[in-house]
Amino acid sequence: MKKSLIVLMLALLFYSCSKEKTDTKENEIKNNLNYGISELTITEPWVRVAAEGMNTAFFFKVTNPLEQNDTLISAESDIAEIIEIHETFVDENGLMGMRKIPFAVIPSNSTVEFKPRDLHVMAIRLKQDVKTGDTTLLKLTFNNAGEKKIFSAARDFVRPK
Ligand SMILES: [Cu+2]
Repeated sequence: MKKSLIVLMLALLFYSCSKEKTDTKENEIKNNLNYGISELTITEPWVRVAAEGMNTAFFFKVTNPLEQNDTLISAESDIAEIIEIHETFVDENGLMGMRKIPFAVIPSNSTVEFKPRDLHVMAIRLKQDVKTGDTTLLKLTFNNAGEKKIFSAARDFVRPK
């Protein structure tokens, strides 16, 4: 019973997200601009709007232009009681779930997207409301690149068209 409720909530969460406008062209341009940068960079960070006490997630892109793999080993933010690196999976019944992972590898010469229905940084039990336009600090620590501070603007579930 509890499990099915969680699955339903996840489904709603992801449904909302799939309605987000995706600026593919803009992303392509940004990716091209990243080409030639000689350090690990994080672009397009955002956090989903949610109320105090609820859960939310951070999303962003990590570009590793180097010849060596890097690894995201921790994430920290003051906005929630617990911050975890999560992945999404589909179980043997075809149901989608998510779970904590100890790290996320960012392969050399590639961009890894933390996005809805995929990798994300989970914020569990928010200490405060996260409202549209709020800017939230997220600290990511990578094995090689070290600490990266990113400011994630909050976006609503559904944007008017
Ligand atoms: Cu999660």
